[in-house]
Formats: sequence, structure tokens, C-alpha cells
Amino acid sequence: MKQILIVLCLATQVGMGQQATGVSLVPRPASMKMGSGSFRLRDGAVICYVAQSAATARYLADLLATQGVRTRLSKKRVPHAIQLRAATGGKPGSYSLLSSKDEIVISGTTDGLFYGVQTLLQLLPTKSVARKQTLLVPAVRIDDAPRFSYRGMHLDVSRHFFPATFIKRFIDYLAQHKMNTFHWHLTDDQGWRIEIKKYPLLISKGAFRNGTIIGRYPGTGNDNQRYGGFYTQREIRDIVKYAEQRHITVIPEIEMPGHSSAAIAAYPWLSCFPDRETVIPTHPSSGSQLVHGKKVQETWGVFEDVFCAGNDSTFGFLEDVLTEVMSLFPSRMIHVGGDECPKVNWKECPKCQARIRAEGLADEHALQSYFIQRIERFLNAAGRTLVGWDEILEGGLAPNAVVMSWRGEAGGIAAARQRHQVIMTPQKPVYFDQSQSKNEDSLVIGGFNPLESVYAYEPVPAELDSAQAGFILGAQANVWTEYMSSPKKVEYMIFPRLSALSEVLWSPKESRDRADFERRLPALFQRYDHQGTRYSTAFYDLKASLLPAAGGGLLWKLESREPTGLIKYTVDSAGREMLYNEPVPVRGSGRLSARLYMAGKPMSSVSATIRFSRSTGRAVTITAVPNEKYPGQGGAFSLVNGIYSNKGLSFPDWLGFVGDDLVATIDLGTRDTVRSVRMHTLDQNGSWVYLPAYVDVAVSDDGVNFRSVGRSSEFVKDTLTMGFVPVSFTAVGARYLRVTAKNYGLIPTGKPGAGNKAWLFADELIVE
Ligand code: TNX
Repeated sequence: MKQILIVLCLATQVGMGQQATGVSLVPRPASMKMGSGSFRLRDGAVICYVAQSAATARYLADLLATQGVRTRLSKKRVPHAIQLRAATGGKPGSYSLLSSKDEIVISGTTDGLFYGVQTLLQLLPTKSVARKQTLLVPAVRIDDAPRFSYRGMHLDVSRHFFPATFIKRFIDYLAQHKMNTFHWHLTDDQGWRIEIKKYPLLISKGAFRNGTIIGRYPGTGNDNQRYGGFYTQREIRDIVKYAEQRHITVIPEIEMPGHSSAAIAAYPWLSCFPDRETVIPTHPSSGSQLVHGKKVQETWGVFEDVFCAGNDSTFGFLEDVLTEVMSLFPSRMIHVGGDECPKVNWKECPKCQARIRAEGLADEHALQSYFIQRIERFLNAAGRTLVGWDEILEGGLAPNAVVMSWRGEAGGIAAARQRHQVIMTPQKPVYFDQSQSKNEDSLVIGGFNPLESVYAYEPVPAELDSAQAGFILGAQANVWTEYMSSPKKVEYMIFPRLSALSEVLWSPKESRDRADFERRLPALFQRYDHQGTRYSTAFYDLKASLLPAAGGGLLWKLESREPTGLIKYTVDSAGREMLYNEPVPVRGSGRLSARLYMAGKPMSSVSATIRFSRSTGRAVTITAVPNEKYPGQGGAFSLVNGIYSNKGLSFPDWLGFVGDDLVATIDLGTRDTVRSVRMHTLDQNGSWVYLPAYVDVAVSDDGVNFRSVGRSSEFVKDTLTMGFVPVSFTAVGARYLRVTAKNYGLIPTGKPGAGNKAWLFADELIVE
């Protein structure tokens, strides 16, 4: 009877956005109805459990204790308690949660109960509460179940190493988001991170490198710091158990046959050429320049020294390693990498060539396929399933393999059509090493995967029919850590994108609602703050643009996607902060900065250094159309908007031309005296970008008849790759200027991209 009454007093269906109700759950439950009133969770509250929910009851009690609420566990059912009840027959992960002023009842499958508890924890207030205070749980009815059976997050611990304490924190984050798989990338070129008893050198040698490149690849040097770390088998067992208690499966990855420099550094006989010295393509540390032989890599990328596929002892080694790995990880799936394996050494290696002949293989791609299939037979015999990156499709898929599609979705689609299970991890949008912000100011690998595109991701490709779609187990985000050297950086890169991904994987497709998710973001940020989690606020990035002002000069326009936010700005660093209402007139050189405040808290900022010259804000036209990837900001106006790049190619102001000349005509508005034009440009031959053959300046009074006054092919650098082509001439009076930057032409032989048309870049024409 009581149950019925509770259900009756539960009112409004929540479809309009959970925020309005004060409830903000991520991932959004399949169905939720708000009731009225709330359950008062006090110190001394009772959690009633049954055998099936005992572990989850203890977990909840521990977490509530950290919130200042001590609870008592009871096997006996008592009134006014939190009840954790078993339900049978539901879909894995399903649960229901019913809260009223009288009690809280969660029932579900074993993992469902755990997810119900996660939901309950999110119903609690996020503000810090004093000890022994009452927590209010709003009355609600939730019926929930996951959409996908595979909800994964990956973490690379080779490029940078993270201590076991952080791995547990990472696992806690996954648990909060109802994710169920942690893909632990344990080995790579830059460090072997798992203790293997039979091969002790893997950690004593393979887990440490002599140094790490500084800055973005190819980097500016080497820090010469010995760097490394590993997990003992004891730590691993502990972590696997910790994850299991949170209903998370840990899938270990042991990379083969490529990305194996660290293993080869420990045991050179794993290489096709044990006596050849390891090549560190850029900036080897001074320490490693002194030692000869095999080395753990110190820079990022793909390396040619890989496991020898001709030598049987390679397979003996890998089987020994995998035997220990399987004893540590009970997961059905074991990941063996398989990606980015150059075939250069195999082509040259007599043993690999002998293997190709003996096995009747077509080529080195077929040899890679042989390699993976041989390892698959070993894993299958032990009752395990092999997972690999989508390169394992090349040369023929191992019969039972699961494919992780990372180079887009094509690999996943092909595998599903071959009736293989697939996990979607496409670079766009679920590589969380790519930036979330257009104004990224930390060092990241590049690319742009904003929160919106993660939220919009659909793991089941439209190309598949419903039977094929059944092979898509789910999706996963990958966290490659070349540019993440601390746990805080990892958090900054994964949040809030992990929250968006969790909704993609958990919530029913029909109920995914971007506007609603966006309304829940502030509450989500509050929760991150509450638990001390670092996150990116890039979603609220201010959009700044420079526009021509009527009558000369510029207008600085600021836009925010958050209508309730306040924008404040300053002109020059000493200036006072002013409230932004409308585009700000800019009449001279200086520094502009602005911040967005939400609920009094600074959320995002932008700044620009304006350098005024006679061309600034003037009318400008260009003849050739820039390449669509480098259209500048406001097209040709980029050339006279008073700003130019201080961070190389990744600056949005560039106009880029493939093969074409830049011909720009500037109208100074009135006749003026000019004596020089400087063009800011880029010299980066490795990216096919060349300086112009020359820059010519012509002047005119009528905008029709021009005469050339100067020409130059000088280049004055202001950074490693950027600088000015200055054209000076005798002072001349003119209203119109025509600047012609002659494209370099074809890329010369011996240079990257030889024979192709050179790129020409310009982002400012400074007229004095
Ligand atoms: C490609 S994804 C890799 C990794 C890099 C990553 C950087 C994959 C299978 N291989 O080795 O860390 O790109 O985004």
C-alpha cells in the first residue's frame, strides 16, 4: 500500500531538463519522474542489504562517511532506511531507484545495484556539508539500464607514468560515470610498466628512459632526466580487485609487434637486428648519446625497430609474458596492440623472410597477420579473446578477434561486416589527447575534439544493418599521454568530455538531448569542484573577433554561449575591468583581455595584443581564394586586423594559399604618406610552407593605376618559423596599396613534399 501511495505522489515527468528540478544526473537515466518532498539522510541512517548487495552496501557506507554521514548496515529490513534489494531477470546493469520522504529503495542486478548507488550519490548535494548534517535526497522514481555493454576508457601509462593511487582515482571516475571497462595501455616504446617475474629486465631496464623531449614534437631539446616507473604484480592485483569492486573490467594491453622499443631495450634479441643501435630521431639525451645499443625511446612517434616475426623465441617470450598477464587480469579480452608496425626491418631480416616463405605468406602485411593469429591461438587456448587496433584487419583478421576502430570508423564497419565484435574509438571525436578549446594554451598533441562533438557521437554507424550493428559492443575514449605528464593534466583533458561520453554510452539514443546536457553542466562542474577534480571550461570559451569600425580603427566583439554570464574586459594590463555591453572600439596598439564570469566565478578568458599601423581596420581585398583550412578570421580582413601569430601555424588568423600568389589591395581611406610595408609570414618547409619569392608594393591614387615602389625577398625572423618580409621605399603619398607576395612555386627535390605546390602564408600587412 505504501508503495502505491509513493508512486501516486510522484509527479511530473522530467523531459524538460533536469536542472529545473535541482536534480542533475550524468549519464541521464532512461526514465525519471520527480516526486515531492525528500528523504532526510541523517547521521546514523541504516542501509539494509541482502547477500547480493552486501559489497555495494559497504561501498555506499564508505562514501557516505566521506560526506560526513555515518551509517549502519543491517541485514534485517528496518523502516526509514536505504534498502538495497536484489532483482533478477533484468538486463545487465539495470536498476530502479525510488526515493520518498520515508525511504530509499534501490533494486537491481548486482551491477545494477552499484549503478543505482552511483545515481543516489549524484542526488546528494554537492556543497560541502558539516559533519553530522542531514543530507536531503529528493523524491524521485528512476528506471534505468545501459544502452551499450562496453563502456570504456583507456589510459596510456607508458608515455607518462601515473602512480597506482591515481589509477584508482581514474577508476573511481569511471565508476561515477557508470563506465564498465578500463583499458590499461601498459607497454609502448617509451616504457614497459608491468612487472613480469620471468623477465626482470623488462622493468629494471625497460621501465626507464634517459630523458624526454621538451615541447611539442619534434621538440626543442631533451630534458636529460631519467624518467620511469612500473606497477608491481602486487599493485596490479590490488588495482584489478579495486576495479572489480566497482564493476569495472580491466583490459591490459601488451603492444606487439610494433611500439616495442622498451621491451627490445631490455631484451635486444627480440629485435630483428639485436646489434643495431636504437635510433632516437630527435634530441637524444646526453646520457643516452654516451651509451650504445638498444634504448628506451625518448621521443614520440612510430619506430622501425619492432619484434622479430621470424624468430620463434619472440613468440616464446610473448607467450610467457601473456601467461603472467592472464594470471593477473581475469578479463575475457586481452589487448595486443597491433597498430603502427613499420615493416622496414621485416623486409630486410632473413628470419622474417624465411618465415614468409615457409608459411607461404604474400608479404610483410601477411606476416603481421600471421603474428597476430599465432598469438590469438595462444590466447584462445587459454579461454581468452584477442583485441587489437584496426591494423589487425590488414592481411586478414584473426578468426575470433575483437577490433578497436581508431583510424575513423572504417575498420569497425569492415570488421562488423565480417561478423567480428567491434569497439569504436575513432580519433574524431573520442581521442581525449586532442584539444577541447580553440584557445588551447596548454601543450597538447593538436586537433580539436570539443565537448559538443563528443556528446553528438553515435557509436553505431549508419552504414550497418541491424544485424551488423549488433557487433558494435560500444565505444571508448583514448587518453594518450605524450603531453600529459601529471594526473591533473589527465583530469583536465578528460573532463567534462568523459561525462558526455558516459551519456552517449549509457542513455537511450532517443533521450540524448544536447541542450539538456548543457543545462546540467554547471551542476556537473560544481560536483567536480566538490571532489577536487580538475576540468576544462572550454565549453564556455569566449569568442572574440576584430571587425572594422566605421570611420577607421577596430571593434572588439565578444560573444558567449552563456546568456546569464557577465563579460568583463580590460584595455591594457593596468586598466580597470569594465562590463562588456557592446563591441569595444580599439583606436591604438595595446593589450585587450576579457573574462566570462558565471555565478561570480571566472570561467574563461581571451586576450589579444593589437599592433596598430596605417593599414589597421582599413578596407582590403584579395584576388586568390585562400585554402579552406586557412581562411583567416574574417577573410582578407585578417591582414589588417592588428593581430598576427605568436604561436606558429595553429593561430586562426593565417591566410594560406597553395601555389597561388597573395595579391592584396588596401584602401587607406585618404591619401597618406607611406614608406614601408612588412608582411608577417611563415617559413616551415617540413609542413610544405615556403617564404614568398618576393613581396612587391605598388601604390595608386585612384585604385586603378598602380606603380611599383619597392620589392624585397629579405626575411627577418621573429620566432623559429615566423617573421617579416620588409619592403622599404622612399616616402610616397598614396591612397591605395597593392601588395603582391609571389608564391615560391614547386617544392624542390630533396625536401618534404618535393614536386608539390608550395604553401604561402600571411597574417598581417603592416604599413608605416
Ligand atoms: C596513435 S591510437 C597511436 C598512439 C599515439 C596516438 C596519439 C594508436 C593505436 N596509436 O601510439 O599515442 O596516436 O594520438
